[in-house]
Parts: sequence; structure tokens; C-alpha cells
Amino acid sequence: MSETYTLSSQEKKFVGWHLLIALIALAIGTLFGPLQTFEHAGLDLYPYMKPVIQSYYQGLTLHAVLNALVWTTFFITGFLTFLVIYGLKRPLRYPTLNKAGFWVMVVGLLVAAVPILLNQASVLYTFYPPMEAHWAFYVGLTLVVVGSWIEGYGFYFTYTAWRKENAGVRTPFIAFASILTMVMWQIATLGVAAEMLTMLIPWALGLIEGTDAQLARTYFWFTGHPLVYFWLLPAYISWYALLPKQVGGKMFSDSLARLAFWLFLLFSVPLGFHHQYVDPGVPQAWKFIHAVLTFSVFFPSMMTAFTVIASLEYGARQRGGKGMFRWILALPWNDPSVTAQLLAGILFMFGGIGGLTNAAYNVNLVIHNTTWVPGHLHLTVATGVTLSFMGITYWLVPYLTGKKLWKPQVARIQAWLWFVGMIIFSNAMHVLGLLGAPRRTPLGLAPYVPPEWNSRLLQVGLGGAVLLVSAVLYFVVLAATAWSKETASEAEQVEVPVAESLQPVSATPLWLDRWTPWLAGTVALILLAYGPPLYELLKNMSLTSPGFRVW
Ligand code: HAS
Ligand code: CU
Repeated sequence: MSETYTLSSQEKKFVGWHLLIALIALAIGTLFGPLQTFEHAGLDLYPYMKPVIQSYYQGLTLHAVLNALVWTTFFITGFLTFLVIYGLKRPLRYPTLNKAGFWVMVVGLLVAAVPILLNQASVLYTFYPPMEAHWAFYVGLTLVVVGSWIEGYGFYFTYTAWRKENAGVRTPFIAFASILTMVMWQIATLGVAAEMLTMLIPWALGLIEGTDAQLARTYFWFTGHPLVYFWLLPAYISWYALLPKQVGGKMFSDSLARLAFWLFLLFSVPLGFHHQYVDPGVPQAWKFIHAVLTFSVFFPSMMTAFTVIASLEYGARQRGGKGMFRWILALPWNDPSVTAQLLAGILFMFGGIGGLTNAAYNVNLVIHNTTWVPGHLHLTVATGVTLSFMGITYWLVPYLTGKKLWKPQVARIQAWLWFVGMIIFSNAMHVLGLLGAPRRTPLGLAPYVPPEWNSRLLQVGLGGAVLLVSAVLYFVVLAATAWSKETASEAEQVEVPVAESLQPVSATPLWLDRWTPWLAGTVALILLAYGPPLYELLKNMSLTSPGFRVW
């Protein structure tokens, strides 16, 4: 196998289209974040947005749907496409199939966007019934998921073709982990597929009278929890296999990395009840089982923390780093892609600690539905993941466009501002949550705000302002890079940073490259953890709740 593979211009364009749509979604979606924080701080700008945006809830729906669902899904399918091609060092087996999947996603996005923009679907990104959106919202989101599945089938065909050509060879890690992420996603999204097809779409079309709110929430969180790992795993691929190369080191252990990914496949899905601890329709015993499984999925993230940091330390020591902690300073902090991902990792540690707090039943009762939860999700998906993806674009966009990154020092400042802004914002949100502030509420208008919340609410606004500056800088850097007239010279071309493993990949045991046992285990665990409670809910299903429009 040749050491490097250069994507054809067609392939680069295809990946680039995914990124473009993802970035447009992020550009619009992030703007609403600061708007919400300013509202919390007492500066309500929504009245000025009236012709376009009718309410806080329409803004919040746009914010979360565009950022948490669209930015992530489009970026991830694009990045995984890149990693599958580059990792397997071969073109997609059926590029037309992948293109078809992509266009289904785009059509779905447009179909869902219309009702959101017309204030016909201000149901937030969790779209819990009995709040009822326009049918186009549900159909559009379903098409986005179906499109991503089709792209996934394209990966599987490509992998099978590669396997035939490379019998007995270990699947290169970046391709393996990408395919696993897609498999996990396809299993995970069965929950919302069932929710949309059997309940929400027929209901919104008037074919059935009502919904069963408890069953709908259970379907949703079947998908909603592993969704967070669908966001996280592509960042982990970068931390495990690309970042070490960027810091001049090697991947600490190919085997351990694979084991972590298999554990994510196994444990990502069967624990959605940790989002439903307060739901009356879920029996205690099942909440307990899902709590235990939640602590199990904590484990591969701990493995990740130790092995990724070990890879970073190895790289830093190769660069002359010394001391117990001083080696951290020897990391290439001048590289914005590295800085963004290191800072993302640091805040993600705190997001992980918060996750453990959330998962503990009795503490969850304190923080559930408070601003603590958005505090947590901004450390995880909005920093661990999003700031990492930003870091990845700092080499990927130059690679795809053949341009030089515009002003790397500005990109570096952007990463630091995201880090600082998020610390201010997220810390204040966590504390407010402990003080009892409800999430998803325009707190600036709430009549019950006690004086001790005020300083924290101001910090929320301050964090939002810093994040706004960071977001603007990010898009300026990317736009200036893409539109620059200067193409990178031969010597300045970006090399795709894929780290070698410290131990030869051939030493990775075969059981870590076999799908059948792991898939069987995954399906069995899901059946055990979800089968009986879902069966009960389906047996007692009553589609009686009429739709409400509360906005
Ligand atoms: Fe969570 C709620 C539990 C991880 C996202 N979570 C949410 C929601 C979102 C979300 C979006 O149990 C809100 C949903 C909603 O709208 O209602 N979460 C956990 C647990 C983990 C966890 C146990 N969450 C995530 C990740 C997310 C995410 C990842 C997105 C990407 N979460 C919960 C629970 C709730 C919840 C409850 C429900 C709360 C409620 O009541 O509503 C764990 O998987 C976390 C494991 C993480 C670690 C950290 C490892 C650290 C690493 C960093 C390495 C450092 C580096 C840098 C590389 C153990 C890997 C080094 C740098 C140098 C300079 C050296
Ligand atoms: Cu979860």
C-alpha cells in the first residue's frame, strides 16, 4: 500500500460540499446563541428581530437544530467520507450512491428549514410531542437521517471492496473508526425513525388523532443519547490518530484505540433513560440499569483521556519537552489546529465530570431541566466537539482548497476566545442551574428571578459576547482562506496528518478487527436494555394526546 493518497478534485469537492453546508448552518445557528445570552443578561434584542424571528423559542429552535443537528451531521458525514477514502486509500465504490445520499440530506434540510423559518415548528431540537410542528419539519429531518444512511451504505460497499483487495490486513484505524461511527449512528437512529414514521408524521398529516408522549420521549432518547457519541467519535478519531501527528508524535496504541471504539459501539445506545430519570412512565429498575450502563460508557472516554494525553506527551517529549507537566508547553501551540483541539480536550474533561454528575440519579433530580444541562452540553458538543471540528477545518479547508490558511495567528486567537468565552458562559450556567434556574426559558423576562442570579446572568451574557467575537473570527478566517487568490506552493501544501502507531498495526489482535461478535453483542445489549420497557410501552400505547402549539 502506498503511504499517501491524494483525493481527486471530485472527491475534494464532494467533501467540501458537506463542509460548506455544515458551516452555513453553524454560521446562522451560532448567532442565536449570543442573542439568548444577551436576553438572559437583560438585553432583549428579540423585539428588533420581529419581522424575521417571532420569539425566543423560534430562535432557540434555530440555534439547536442548526448547530446540534445540521452542523454536526453534515460536517461528520463529510469528514467520515474523507477518512474512509483517505484511510482505505481507494475511491468510494459507488460515488453516485454517496452523492444521492448527500442530496437527500440537502433536500431534507431545505424541507425542514421552511416551517422553522415560518415559525411553524418552534418545538426545539427535541421536538417532544404533544407540541406539534408542521409535517414538513418531521419529514425534512427524516430525510436528513435517511440521506446519511445512504451515505453510510456507500461506506460499507467501499469497505467490502477494500477488504476483498486486502485480505488479512488490519483495517486502517481512521477508516475503521469512521465506519464504526456510521454503524453506531444507523443503529441509534432507529429510535427517531420509529418515532417519525409511526407517530409524528402520520399525526402531523392528520392520519392519526394523537400521540403517546411517554413512548415518543423513549423513542427520542433511544437516538438522543447515542447522538452525542455520533458527535463525539469523529473528534475522538482526530484526537487519537491525527492530533498526535500534528504534535510530532505517534498514536500511543492502535489496539487500545480500537478497543475504545468497540466499547462505544457496545455501550452508546442502551442508556437513554438517563435523560428520563423524571419520567413517570419508565419503571425504576430500568432507570437503574441504564444508569449502570451510563457508567460503563464513561470507561472508554477515560481510556481515551489517558491514551490521547500519553500520545501528546510522547510527541511533546520528542520535541524536547521535559518535566512532569512542563512538556505541555512544548506542544506546538502556535498551530491553530492543535491549539483548538487541545483547548477542546481540556474543557471536555470538565464536560465529562459534569456528565458523571448528571448520570447519578439523585443528583440528576437537582440539575434536570435547569441551566446546568445546557452548561454541560456546551462543554461537550459545543466545545469538545465543535472546537475540535473548527481545529480540523484549519487544516482540512486548506487541504481541500489548495489555499494557505489565512492569518494563523487570528485562528489561534479565535480558539482561545472560544475557550475563554465558554468557560465564562458554561460556569455561570452550571451555577445558575444549581440555584434552580430553569433551562429553555427567557430568564431576562421571568418575573421570579431572585437577586442572587443577576451576577451570573450577566456572566452568561459576557460569555456569549466573547463567543460571538470568536465565531465571527472563525468565519472570517475560513472565508478569507477559501476566497484567497493565493494558492499554496508545492512546499506549502497541507499534508494529511495521520499518526503511525507506536506498536506495529499488524500486532493488533484480530478480534479487534472482527465485526460479527461486536455487532452481535451490541444488538443483544440493546435488546436486553430496551426490549422489555419498550414492549411494555407499546403494549400500553395510547395515541390520545392532541397536538398543542405553545408558541
Ligand atoms: Fe451528556 C445531557 C451524561 C457526555 C451531550 N449531554 C446531555 C445533553 C447533551 C449532552 C446535548 O446522565 C442535553 C440533552 C437535552 O437537551 O436534554 N454525558 C453524560 C455522561 C457523559 C456525557 C455520563 N454529553 C456527553 C457528550 C456529549 C453530551 C460527549 C456531546 C458530545 N448527559 C448525561 C446525562 C444527561 C446529559 C445524564 C441528562 C441530563 C438531564 O437531566 O437532562 C460521559 O460520556 C462523559 C465521558 C467523558 C469523559 C472525559 C474524558 C476526557 C477526555 C479529554 C482528554 C483531553 C485532551 C486534552 C485530549 C470521561 C477524553 C489534553 C490537553 C493537554 C493540554 C494535555
Ligand atoms: Cu445522554
